[in-house]
Amino acid sequence: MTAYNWYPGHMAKAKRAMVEDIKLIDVIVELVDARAPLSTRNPDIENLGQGKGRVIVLNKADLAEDALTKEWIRHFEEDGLLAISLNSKDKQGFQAVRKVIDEAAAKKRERDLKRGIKNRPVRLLVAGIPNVGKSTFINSLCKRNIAKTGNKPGVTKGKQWISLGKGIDLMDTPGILWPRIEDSDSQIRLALIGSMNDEVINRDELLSELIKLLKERAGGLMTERFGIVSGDDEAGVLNKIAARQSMIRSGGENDTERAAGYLFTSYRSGALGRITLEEP
Ligand SMILES: Nc1nc2c(ncn2[C@@H]2O[C@H](COP(=O)(O)OP(=O)(O)OP(=O)(O)O)[C@@H](O)[C@H]2O)c(=O)[nH]1
Ligand SMILES: [Mg+2]
Repeated sequence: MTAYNWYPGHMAKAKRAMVEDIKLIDVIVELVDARAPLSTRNPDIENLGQGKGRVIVLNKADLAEDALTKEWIRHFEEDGLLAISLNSKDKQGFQAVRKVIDEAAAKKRERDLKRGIKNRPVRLLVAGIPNVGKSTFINSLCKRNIAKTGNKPGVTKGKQWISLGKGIDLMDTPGILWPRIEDSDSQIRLALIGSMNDEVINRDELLSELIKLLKERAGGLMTERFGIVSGDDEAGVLNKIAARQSMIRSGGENDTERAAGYLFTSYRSGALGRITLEEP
């Protein structure tokens, strides 16, 4: 898992790179994490994407609650965006993704035609905050069509394009966007799903949030797996998990520190079930 510390230097650098990349682009495919589709959006994307075709991919949908993912798609569509849910690790969803991309490209071509521009390939960029699955998505999308079209004359040097066929070219590197770091609720959610280094926020606070969330949203599973009941406080929860997982210190007492780490890892991997952190 990659985690970033976002401080102004990093953000300024990402921003400069994005502004340059976006100049060459017709359609932005914005990846968000389906567990937190709001917090994993970039705060400036509306500005950056002005005048571009837009597709939102709610990635890691296999880790999120289906009903809420559907609600989010509806929400984005109401905002006039094309939106689709996906598990990038599963190749099967890509046919539908391709259809949405074609749709966005067709809109762009229509606009071009009105301005008298013909036969220009539609240029696509995959963008998103760290760890949302950009590289996985690009690899799966290009699987059968990995022909690099090389540097295009007339565009910034050094950019490589991958032909997706049907007159669509993909920039071969993803655009890194910066996350919402200004509000603490978003920071907590970003840390819980692994898109932000959890060292930047107070670990005790993060742990409290996670336990609260799991009791609310996955109470049944917590009872079934660890014998946790709603009345258990944090120490009680961690002790029960440590005992069930045989996490015992050499002195014989429960290793609650290890239990906490286990809880974070299990949530992030989906081992505690599909839990969405945000509702539209
Ligand atoms: N469960 C699940 N995991 C995914 C999915 N897509 C990507 N991942 C996993 O998420 C992690 C991050 O994926 P990457 O493709 O490296 O993400 P990225 O956006 O390129 O990350 P950076 O390059 O660090 O910004 C990896 O462990 C992937 O295997 C998905 O749809 N579902
Ligand atoms: Mg990557």
